Amino acid sequence: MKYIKTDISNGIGTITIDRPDALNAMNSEVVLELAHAFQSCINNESVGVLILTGTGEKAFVAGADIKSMQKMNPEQALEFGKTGQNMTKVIENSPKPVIAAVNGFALGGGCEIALACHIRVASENAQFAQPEVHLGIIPGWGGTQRLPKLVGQGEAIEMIVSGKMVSAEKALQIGLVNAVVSLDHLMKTVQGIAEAILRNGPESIALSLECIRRSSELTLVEGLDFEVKSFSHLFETAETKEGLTAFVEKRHPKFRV
Ligand code: DAK
Repeated sequence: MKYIKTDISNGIGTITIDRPDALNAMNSEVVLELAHAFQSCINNESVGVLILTGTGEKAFVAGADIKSMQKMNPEQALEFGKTGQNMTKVIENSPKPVIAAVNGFALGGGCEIALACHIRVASENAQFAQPEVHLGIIPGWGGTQRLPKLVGQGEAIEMIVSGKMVSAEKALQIGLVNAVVSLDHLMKTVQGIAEAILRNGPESIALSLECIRRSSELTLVEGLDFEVKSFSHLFETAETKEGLTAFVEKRHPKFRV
């Protein structure tokens, strides 16, 4: 791959968007490569958790590639928007948790990619924005849908209609990120979160993610029904037997080989 690096070690798949001369901005090629890298890690049995970051100390992703969008007609814009939305769905629907290590600017499409991840940790120098209206466009990779769900409508509307930059500190305050750490500690921190996740059962993690994802599509009654059926389904699995037995036998469970 030209723009994406993948490193797999000790159950953690680290995907790095590597286009530093454009602050990791996403053209169609980068979008397709990113979706492909995620799909391969999701299909790889040795990977239990994923980390997404950007190359360098300045940007996670500075957005969709403005230079390539400048030449698009409406049909090409629709295609570009759909490809980007599919890529964010691959991330969001991953049965393995995805942690965004936001190491600088997360702007426009970059903020939207972070929103599709399950957990976000930012470095102190990170800045978030949905600046599309500065360019006469709107967020096209889910920003109008996922941002209000995460930070509430008031904060989301202000970010989207003003296009203003939000500091890492403010992002933490409004719930856009889970934690803020120094840039030096960013990767260590997300690796620590990843290692804690890897100690838990993969099937119960995947089902938890699915229940949570469905909560924004189902009514409460339907969601509770799906939750209880998922809970009962786990009792057919070796994983659940192992987890419950390990507690009774006062030992650590062995969920992964
Ligand atoms: N696209 C292309 N190139 C970019 C870029 C971007 N988003 N961001 C930065 N670059 C390039 C710069 O052009 C420059 O390249 P050269 O000109 O030197 O070749 C290089 O990266 C370094 O950038 P700067 O020289 O500007 O660096 P500074 O430190 O001075 O400024 C900055 C950093 C991040 C503040 C600035 O680069 C900036 O404002 N960048 C644009 C940020 C932005 O507006 N991002 C949002 C893009 S809009 C949709 C699909 C998708 C989307 C919407 C709809 N549909 C089809 C429905 C998504 C939209 C977006 O993401």
